[in-house]
Amino acid sequence: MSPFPVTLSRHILEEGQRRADIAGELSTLIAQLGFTAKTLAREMRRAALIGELGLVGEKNATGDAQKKLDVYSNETVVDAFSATGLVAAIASEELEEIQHIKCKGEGRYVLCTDPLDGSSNTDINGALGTIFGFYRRKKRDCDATPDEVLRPGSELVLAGYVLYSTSTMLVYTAGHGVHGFTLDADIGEFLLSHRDMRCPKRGKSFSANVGHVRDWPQGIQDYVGYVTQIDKASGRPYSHRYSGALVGDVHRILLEGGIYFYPQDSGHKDGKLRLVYECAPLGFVAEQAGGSATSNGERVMDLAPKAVHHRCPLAIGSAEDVALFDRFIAGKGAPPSD
Ligand code: AHM
Ligand code: MG
Repeated sequence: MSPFPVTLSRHILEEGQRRADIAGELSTLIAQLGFTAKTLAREMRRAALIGELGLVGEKNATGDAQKKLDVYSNETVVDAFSATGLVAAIASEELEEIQHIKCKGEGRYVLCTDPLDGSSNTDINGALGTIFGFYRRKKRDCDATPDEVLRPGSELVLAGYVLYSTSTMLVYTAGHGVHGFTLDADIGEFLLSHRDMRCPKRGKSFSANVGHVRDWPQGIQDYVGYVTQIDKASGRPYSHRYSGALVGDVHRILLEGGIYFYPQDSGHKDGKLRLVYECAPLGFVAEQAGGSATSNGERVMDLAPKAVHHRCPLAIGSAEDVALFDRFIAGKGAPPSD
């Protein structure tokens, strides 16, 4: 008989007893993430039935066409974390400026979020995600300043994602490994399904929009050439897997190994993905799972954002795959041992 399941609430309680930094505020934030994820999952499940698919006809803060679900997700996340009284400011893909929250108590945290990752998948019933990252503030008032949001990912205290797919999963790290919970929709509880997730050192697949291959720097074209060469001894060719939702692709890689990358191209001079609320939070998760995340060879977690919607190239996944990718970017190619 399988052991009695560990609910998200029981996990938070037990982690709180083991680790002083999880007790209290972080526990409240993780619990609220669970509630928010359930609320968003319900809306996504029924979106096609209640007229919630399609565009609103506006562009969002970063110039992308905004979907109805983008707007709903953003409002839900903002409302949910405003209600905790713990968050002084929110940086979101869907908000042009940092949103300051009238906090009830001490606004000890700032939240960086992509409320709906993979928006292009909404209308085709594809995988979607929510990405979150929390920084702890040094001050205890309600007036967060931009420098409290524009911080390197190495200062994150809590980050992770929700994946809406065949099941809904909540995956988080508070700096003590990565834990994944699957929603049992019948009982309305997130249950611990992936304790201490570890990303394999090396994988067998790569994930990228290869439609842009001829537009990529030569080193990356060479890398794609290399991983698609046939060499059974070194596990090549790699398989290609790409869903159009970063969260879904990164989740696969955390579990099975491999690499996701979104480099710069002529349409995306600095890459497409956003450092503050996409790359840094997922970089924290990847590192905590034993993987890595880099941007043109630099550790993503060390990058200081210049603006809320700062974009950067991203390579994320198995440590050895990312290191190999970075060798190609640097023009070194594969090591003789590979
Ligand atoms: P979004 O947050 O507006 O959905 O943009 C981010 C998404 C990622 O989830 C995904 O990996 C990438 O953009 C897909 O971009 P493209 O369609 O150019 O391949
Ligand atoms: Mg989005």
